[in-house]
Amino acid sequence: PAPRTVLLTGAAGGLGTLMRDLLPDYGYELRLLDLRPIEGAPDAIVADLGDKDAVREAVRGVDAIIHLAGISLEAPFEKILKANIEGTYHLYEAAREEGVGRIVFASSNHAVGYTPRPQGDDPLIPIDTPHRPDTFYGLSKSFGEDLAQFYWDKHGIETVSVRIGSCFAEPTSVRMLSVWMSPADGARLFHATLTAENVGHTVVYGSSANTRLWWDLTTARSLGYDPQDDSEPFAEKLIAEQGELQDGNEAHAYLGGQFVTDPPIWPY
Ligand code: NAI
Ligand code: 15L
Repeated sequence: PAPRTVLLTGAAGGLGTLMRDLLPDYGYELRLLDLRPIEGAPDAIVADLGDKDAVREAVRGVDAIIHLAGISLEAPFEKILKANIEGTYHLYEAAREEGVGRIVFASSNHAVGYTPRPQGDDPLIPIDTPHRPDTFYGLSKSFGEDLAQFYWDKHGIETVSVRIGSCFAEPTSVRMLSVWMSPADGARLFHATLTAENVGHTVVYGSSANTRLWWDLTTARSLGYDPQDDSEPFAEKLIAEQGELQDGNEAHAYLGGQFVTDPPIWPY
């Protein structure tokens, strides 16, 4: 049967807030969790992924988990280690102990951020392109995908790892014209990842059907995802303001954009 009760971690964040609005329309009952309290949601669980007992209690009785919680940008390694690496491990352990069979993991394009962006007639980036993280943050997403594979092989817990592009109300850069996922398509994709059968561990890219798409959405579509949006209506204005992506600009050369070129965060 399709999952009904879904734990949404990171529910106070940008994507969590968008999904809290949109996913109930698909019939889900959301249980919310975040480090931070959520205004207007007094029942939301306020907990740190570092607190194993709290995480175990949070997953008890749900049919599935959408795991968005964590640090969503580059940060010192120690912080990434706690929130994204240990935190995601705690969540999977809790799922194993409590018998939750399906997790949707918010991976990121930054797990493969050092992949050159396709140009001209280059093929779209395939889903099995090697991990090439562009930051400690991206590295934690590579780890999360491996963790998901491990919990499938070892314990039979299914995951769809979604390498999300940029899920915001509107694209705000020329790069985002290629990687943008509209919030409505985000909800469509999460719904597909929750309801598709026999996913084992499946990795998909998460974006709308953008005219300037850089990656292959075939795997996402095979789960039943049918994106309805395209960033193209935003293109003229963004290109007029910012110009086209430039050859010779390193941040424009790779999938990960500025995550590739931003100075590393010390201490290593
Ligand atoms: P965000 O930073 O707005 O939200 C993350 C939430 O996680 C925050 O509310 C924060 O309080 C919570 N959190 C952080 N550490 C925690 C911990 N130790 N325990 C419990 N909660 C914790 O990020 P956003 O944009 O909403 O992204 C959500 C997820 O999707 C993140 O995992 C991010 O890496 C991933 N993602 C998002 C993309 C996007 O376009 N928004 C693109 C690619 C990946
Ligand atoms: C991400 O992984 C970040 O969480 C999000 O804030 C955006 O920066 C996005 O990637 C992106 O690549 O635009």
